[in-house]
Amino acid sequence: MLEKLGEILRKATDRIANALFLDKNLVDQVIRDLQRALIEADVSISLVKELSDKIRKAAIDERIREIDKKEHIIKLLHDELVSLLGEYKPLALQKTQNRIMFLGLYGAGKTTMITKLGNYYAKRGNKVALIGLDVHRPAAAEQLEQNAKKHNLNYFIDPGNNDAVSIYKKYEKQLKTFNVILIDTAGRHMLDETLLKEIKELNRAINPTEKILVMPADVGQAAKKQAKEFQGAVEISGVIITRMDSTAKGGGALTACAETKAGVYFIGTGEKVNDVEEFNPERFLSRLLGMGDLQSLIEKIKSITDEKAQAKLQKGIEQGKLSLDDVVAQVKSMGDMGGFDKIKGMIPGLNSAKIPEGMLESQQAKISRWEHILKSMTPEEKADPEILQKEHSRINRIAKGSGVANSDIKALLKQYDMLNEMIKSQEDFDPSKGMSQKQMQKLAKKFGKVKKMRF
Ligand SMILES: Nc1nc2c(ncn2[C@@H]2O[C@H](COP(=O)(O)OP(=O)(O)O)[C@@H](O)[C@H]2O)c(=O)[nH]1
Ligand SMILES: [Mg+2]
Repeated sequence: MLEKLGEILRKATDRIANALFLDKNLVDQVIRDLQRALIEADVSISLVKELSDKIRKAAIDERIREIDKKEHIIKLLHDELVSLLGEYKPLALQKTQNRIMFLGLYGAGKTTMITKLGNYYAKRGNKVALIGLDVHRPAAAEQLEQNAKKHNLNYFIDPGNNDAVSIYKKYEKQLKTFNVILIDTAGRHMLDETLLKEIKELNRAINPTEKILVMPADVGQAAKKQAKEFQGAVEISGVIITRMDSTAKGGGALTACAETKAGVYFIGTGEKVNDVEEFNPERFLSRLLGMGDLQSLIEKIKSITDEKAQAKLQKGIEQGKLSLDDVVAQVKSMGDMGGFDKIKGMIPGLNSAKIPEGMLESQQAKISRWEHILKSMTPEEKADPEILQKEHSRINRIAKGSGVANSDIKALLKQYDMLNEMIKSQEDFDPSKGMSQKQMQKLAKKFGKVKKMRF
């Protein structure tokens, strides 16, 4: 059921969660994937566009701290998708008799759904009766009878009688002892005058407590038009979408119903009697995203972002100085990530600053050399790498000990210098707020000029 949509949504949220920072490329990619998936699920283009715009806007919103952005965007995406699916509006049974009339076009899945819900409500301690008022389709009564017998449900049919109202009247008295009466009606290929007239007559005779429109998921966004037509004709109280298992268009049907404000009570997810579930947008989405709930996803993001390392780095930034250990540990904590281009993502506000190319190159291989280097350094050297400049012999010693070239150590020190320089240059930098656009530009300009080598 909507497996493909689920898979792509999962990928999109993972992409956000796993990214160290949200750059334009990432946001564009995520939005592209989302759009493709939602449109394939037949969600209307205008809804898809609205959602994309909101995400893009949040991604560039400077009021949101960089380190909060991922969480913010995932929450936004989640909330927007839930709202696309509509409100949670469960079918609330009355204490008195529930007369639930099922309407819908031919083949929508009414009879099947009535059987499923008969079983559903009987299992929950209700006295259930099914009544077959589809007087037009040959063998409709027999289908209901077979289903009812198979699942031990009470049923009332009158094969041969083609007056639906008179069948209902015939059993009305007997039905009084049941509290959930599920009423099967006839469908046509479209809502025409004849069908409309029949529905209205039944409506008068039965006075249903619920009028439910049943639609198969493969109608996609066309569900909106159908729901509106039926709403206009008989004031339906809710919708059931069947055959969610057999089409990729279920997203369209669900979101289209949400647009009409016709709440979706249940969805049918297969041909078997238990293939029915109450429709809860939040839970539905959680399952689609393959997570327990939003909170667990947020936890996941938090666990990817190593908070301890982050706090340490933040502290270094506040004090205007980092130790080499801080820097390398930070990079290491991010798993198999690269170098300073990634650390940059951890510094609030620094993301979109134009940092010179050389500094941004991926440094995967370097990181492992850095670790070797660190192992050969004394704590004193790591805390204050400046002493390496003063005593060149130290560099030779470390190079020998770690089996790397002198130039590797110099490269590490150079990057370390640049990062510290970057931090120092952030006058009035408030780490809790990140950098202003102006500060960033200033910094970028400054780094455009940093070319001198220290060794
Ligand atoms: N795969 C699948 N098939 C369904 C589902 N609900 C109904 N069907 C099938 O859809 C067809 C029409 O269903 P039916 O209940 O007779 O529709 P009605 O004309 O509205 O009463 C039947 O072949 C059902 O087995 C569902 O949730 N999943
Ligand atoms: Mg039927």
